[in-house]
Amino acid sequence: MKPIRSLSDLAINGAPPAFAEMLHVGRPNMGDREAFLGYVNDIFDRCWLSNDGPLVQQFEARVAEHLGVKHCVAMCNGTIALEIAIRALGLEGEVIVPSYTFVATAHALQWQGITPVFADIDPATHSLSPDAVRRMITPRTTGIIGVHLWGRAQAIDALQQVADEHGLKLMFDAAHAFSCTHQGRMIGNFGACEVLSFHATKFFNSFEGGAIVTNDDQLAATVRLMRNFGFSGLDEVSHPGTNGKMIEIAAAMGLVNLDSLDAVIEANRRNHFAYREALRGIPGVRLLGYDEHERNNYQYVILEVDARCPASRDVIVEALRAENIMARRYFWPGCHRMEPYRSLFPHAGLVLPHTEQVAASVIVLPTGQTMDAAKIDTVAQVVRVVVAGAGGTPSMSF
Ligand code: T4K
Repeated sequence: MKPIRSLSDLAINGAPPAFAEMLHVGRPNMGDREAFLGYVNDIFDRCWLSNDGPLVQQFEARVAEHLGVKHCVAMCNGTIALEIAIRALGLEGEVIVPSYTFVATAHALQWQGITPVFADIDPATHSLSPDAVRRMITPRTTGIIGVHLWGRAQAIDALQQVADEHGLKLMFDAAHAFSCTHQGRMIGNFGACEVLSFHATKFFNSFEGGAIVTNDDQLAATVRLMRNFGFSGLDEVSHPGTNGKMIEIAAAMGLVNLDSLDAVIEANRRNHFAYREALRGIPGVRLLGYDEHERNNYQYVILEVDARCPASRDVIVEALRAENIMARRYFWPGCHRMEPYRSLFPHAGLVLPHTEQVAASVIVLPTGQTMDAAKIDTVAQVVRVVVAGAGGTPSMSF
């Protein structure tokens, strides 16, 4: 890795890139290859590939046990799991969601003819502000979907209070929050149900995958039916349904990755604190923290670039990408500025000032098992030199 001490060392100014291979946000963490191949052999021997197979059942039992939740219903991905949960809860009309989230949260509603109503976030937590939610309730509102963004628990109790006061259903998009706690209790136990994603880019993956987790027996039974076309017997269909099934090979990957879950979290935690150290003192650049009293998965390294920073967020991202550091601007520009919402609600931004401000300031940096302290120092040094250069400091040596 080249030393980066001054602006002339930067690839954006013509120097060779710091990394020969791209560093990705969301580079999959891969579990033990031999263990996985062992499962694959078993799958071949059994000739059982899908439809509630034995590995899916094992996977569900282990996830439920890990979270201390009664039911885990594994799905083909987090988006279908959201759609099934939304339908099983009978949501209709309008449902309040953040705009500052991955677009799947909003699409899962829109796809089913339900209007996502975007409420603003709390700029400190990046998750729905309960007061903002209150302001968006209308006679057509039937539910709220909170998102535990970055794996940090949403203001769960306050949202539950709003939901109870107005007779609304509350569920959570917990796609980022597998293996995280809220007040010492595992996320997965809150609201009517919570939805997980095990996509390749999540710190814990099953190639593609997701789950609905809940302590409600009736809801679990319903989503289980809906996941498999509503089949309740060989030729008995007792409910509307779709195909949301997790396949055996995905469950195999999930089982293998469950075995290395703690190792991945530890790598992410180390990376988080290495970034904290390496980025210290850069003006206007803040690393978003995690509550150390909770269990966190540390899967996202979030920088916020504020008005005090002499360099813009986008200039920093451009400089990082030139070095083959594929920094991301999640979740810019916000769902309300994506189609079809941009056309449907052209003025939504007027009530989303914090969403717009946060979406314009965030940079997500690479973490996971493929990162180490030396790579993190280089990433931070790029940010430091770009910021110093924009502030008029000609060179910096560390
Ligand atoms: N709710 C929330 C809050 C979510 O964040 C998500 C998903 C969902 C719901 C829906 O859950 P799923 O239906 O996906 O289970 C990625 C993921 O595709 C998406 O799952 C995730 N959120 C979102 C935050 O990130 P993109 O558009 O950034 O993906 P992409 O293709 O740009 O990949 C990210 C980086 O990872 C790239 O630099 C390449 C690298 N990569 C990716 C894959 C797939 C690899 O190195 N290897 C790989 O196999 O959305």
